[in-house]
Amino acid sequence: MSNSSTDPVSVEIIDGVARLTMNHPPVNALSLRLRKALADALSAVAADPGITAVLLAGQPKAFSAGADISEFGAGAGSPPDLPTLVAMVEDFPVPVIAALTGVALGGGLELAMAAAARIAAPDARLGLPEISLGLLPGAGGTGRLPRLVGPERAVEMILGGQQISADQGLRDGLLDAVLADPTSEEGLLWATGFAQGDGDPSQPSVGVASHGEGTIEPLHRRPPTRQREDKIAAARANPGSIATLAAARLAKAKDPFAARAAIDAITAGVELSFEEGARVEREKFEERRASAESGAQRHLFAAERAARKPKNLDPRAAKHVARAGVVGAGTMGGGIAMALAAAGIPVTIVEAEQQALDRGLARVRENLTRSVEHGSRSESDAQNQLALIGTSLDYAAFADADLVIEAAFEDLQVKRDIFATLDRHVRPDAVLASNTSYLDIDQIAAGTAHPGRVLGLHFFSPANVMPLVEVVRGAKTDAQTLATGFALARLIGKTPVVVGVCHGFVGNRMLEVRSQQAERLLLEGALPGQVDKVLTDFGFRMGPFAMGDMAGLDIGWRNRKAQGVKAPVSDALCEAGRFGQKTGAGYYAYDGRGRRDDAAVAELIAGISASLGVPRRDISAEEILERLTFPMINEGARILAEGIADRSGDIDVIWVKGYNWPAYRGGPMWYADQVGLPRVAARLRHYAEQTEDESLRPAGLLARGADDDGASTAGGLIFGAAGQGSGQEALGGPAAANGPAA
Ligand code: 3H9
Repeated sequence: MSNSSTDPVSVEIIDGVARLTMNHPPVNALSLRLRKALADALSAVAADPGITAVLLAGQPKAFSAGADISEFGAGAGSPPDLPTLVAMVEDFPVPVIAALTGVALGGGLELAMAAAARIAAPDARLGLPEISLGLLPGAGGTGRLPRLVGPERAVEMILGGQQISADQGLRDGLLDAVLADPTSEEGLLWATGFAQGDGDPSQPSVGVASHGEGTIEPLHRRPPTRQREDKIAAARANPGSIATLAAARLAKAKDPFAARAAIDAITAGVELSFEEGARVEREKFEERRASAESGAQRHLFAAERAARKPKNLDPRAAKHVARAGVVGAGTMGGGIAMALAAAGIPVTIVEAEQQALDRGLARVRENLTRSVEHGSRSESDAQNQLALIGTSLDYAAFADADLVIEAAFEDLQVKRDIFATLDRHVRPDAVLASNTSYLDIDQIAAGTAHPGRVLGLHFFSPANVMPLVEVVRGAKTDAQTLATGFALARLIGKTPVVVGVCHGFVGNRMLEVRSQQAERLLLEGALPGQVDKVLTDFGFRMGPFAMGDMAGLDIGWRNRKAQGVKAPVSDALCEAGRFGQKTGAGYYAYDGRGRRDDAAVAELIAGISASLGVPRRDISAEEILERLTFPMINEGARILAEGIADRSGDIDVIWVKGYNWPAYRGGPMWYADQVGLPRVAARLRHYAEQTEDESLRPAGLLARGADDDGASTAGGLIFGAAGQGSGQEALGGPAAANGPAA
């Protein structure tokens, strides 16, 4: 067997053990090329009678990240498909030992689960994340995982999609040993020992090592994974138990379609037989793979990765942030400080008054205590995090900060004053960021002597939890500042998206358009509960009115008053002291957190409609959905045309990560392509006429996209182009072709 450095699989024979190493950058995705190479290598090894065991290895960063996602667009897999490869491993004439390093995810873990044994490096990460792509494991994972770890853990891992550590894998029974170096000598020895034990049950397996508290069963007597029934016996004797176990997770599932399909496959594999489960799994996998919901989530996977490579941003220009500062100890400031400290960055919060600092720090403590109680953080992690947060009343405390984030009151003058002060106190090379959600970064920067070092870092509330950060590039923001802000957001585990300066940037600018339509719908005849229900049926966790009540209506009211803008219903509620949940009444009435429709609100709205002379009518769910989403798409088209967002996929990432747009609907711009731009444009024209609101007329980019789309028989993906293109680029450009599926 000859190997070259470009072969996706290399084979070495060492003392009777064949080490097969997958080398298919960047993450050993099981594309057709790798599958073929692996099948060929396994066939060649099977024909060699001198071989006693196979060590199946990958690269230090990835054993394998699973099936190749980019192949999923094109239908059934080209042979050898992944289930065939998995069966080859399980039925191999000599034991195959999977040596897991880096990530073993999805199809990668499914391959490993079919092996006779699994050994892993201490920092290996294991998981079946298919659910976050709108899929379920499709190569035997729903049947083998419960057999290895029991149904309860299997349901958690498959429906949660999260990665687990090697230690956890060992405790769960997914791994047989954790070794410092499973792919090298130690692993080879282990494989030899396993094979010897396999040949002679009276001999203990040599080289078998365990890590942590895991104890190892007599490996040599073990049947193939698909035939193991010890851990599923109880669930099999108790039909319906899987559905019961999964009920809570199903209720919370981000993609209920994929979750339901996964539960069906696990149930069949446990309650019927492995083979029956595999048949159901394959059928459901194919159904989900072909679904719009999975297409949307695969688009988001690509869009998120594209957003990590913003145009005109050189990541090498980023400066390391060793210490940070935050101005303001309010909810946002405290949340941002927590997010920084959670990533190990020491941070100082500066406030104008001691009381405000005390209040802020108390809130931080409360949040940390709660997360310890919920088990999302250990007590010692919480203490370490707290120890990294310092406080001061003096801007001089920022003298050694590499970056300071201002999270003060949303008022331009207040912010300009803060930046002018910061400018005098920080090092000349320190980056200055504003957490403004609407204001003009250029005007804030103009008040400083070094506008090049100013940018926006718009976090979402609660900042320690929400993943999105809009990284706002000002007209004068220099390359180092932008790269540093972006890198910091990534370092603290956020999803940064670069945007340009305009009122509300991308997310809030589009939200504002939706809010205007929501108000308008109330005046024309809808009620809050009806509008909210349309959006929750669409997949949002909450509708605009429930969300407004939760956030508090008074903030928007104050802002509108400052700007001289009116929102008749919301204004009237605030004038009546109904600020939302915190006052027990807003668009809804509240008993604690329980929400109910309120006849007084219906009456109030009807009164306003009458006083404004707007006739009330029945409004269909379809109109409500179109009136809420199509103007957002229109605004998105304007945002693209103005260059405020680099790509339509960036807008989708912002709405999914920051505003709870259902991932299985791909984001507003993806959704527009699914509806079809000609329809979106036609309905916008209709609503512009119906409501005499000229802002609803299709924006130029949308109108042109609709014309193109209408003319093409194949349909357009005008915004999408796989999520990577800006609107202009994508116009006329067909969607990227996909290769064959796994
Ligand atoms: C599956 O397995 C189905 C089976 O059950 C059944 C089949 C029949 N495919 O994220 P990164 C690319 S479904 C293709 O930036 P990181 C990624 O696009 C699959 N490409 O790095 C990027 O490309 P680029 C289940 C993939 O270190 C590059 O690799 N598996 C795949 O932050 C680097 O990725 C998953 O869902 C893939 N599977 O994170 C795992 N994975 O440089 C999905 C990555 O051109 N992947 N790429 O932008 C991940 O979670 C992360 O990528 C990973 C690395 C943790 C692996």
